[in-house]
Amino acid sequence: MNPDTLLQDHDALLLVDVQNDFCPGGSLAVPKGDTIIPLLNDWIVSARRNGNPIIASRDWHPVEHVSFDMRGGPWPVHCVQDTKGAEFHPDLDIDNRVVRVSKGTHFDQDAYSAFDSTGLGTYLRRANIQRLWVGGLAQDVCVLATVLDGMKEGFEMHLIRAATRPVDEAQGEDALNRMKDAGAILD
Ligand code: VGL
Ligand code: ZN
Repeated sequence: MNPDTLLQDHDALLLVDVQNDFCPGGSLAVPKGDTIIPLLNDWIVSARRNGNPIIASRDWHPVEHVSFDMRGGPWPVHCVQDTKGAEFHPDLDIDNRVVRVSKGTHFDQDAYSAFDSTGLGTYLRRANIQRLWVGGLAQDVCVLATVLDGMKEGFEMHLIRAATRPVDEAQGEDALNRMKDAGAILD
């Protein structure tokens, strides 16, 4: 799969939550989560060369967020604002032209999708984007939610399959099926 031949006008690249806490050594590590980074970097280089917008979402929680186990939520403490764990992985080739989208910033509400309460859909429509190429973490949580929401928002959603990794393999398979059933294209 060559991003140079796939990326067209009205396409954007969406990198979901490629943050330290979701990579090996992080507090909510996705197995082999960091192995997708070289491929994502190939896509970033192509998108930059072609002039396609690049968007990077990040999980960006306040302390004592509702999703944390100490507050009765399902997850260990992760991606707390301005901590090392919330930073993008240092190997990810992003510069200041990359549009950052922070999500999960409300104390009392979780947000798995990059479209959830962020205005991302509006921004992309204004930029005349019709098609999104998506990679990142985790395949069975935030990538799944983002792809499903993108379909609902009316975008053609392409999952760069090799550029995603699940928290759980079986749930990853299930997530792929759900994306496909919703009309996303798995590349
Ligand atoms: C995520 C669990 C909790 C993700 C975010 O980015 O996939 N997973 N918060
Ligand atoms: Zn989270």
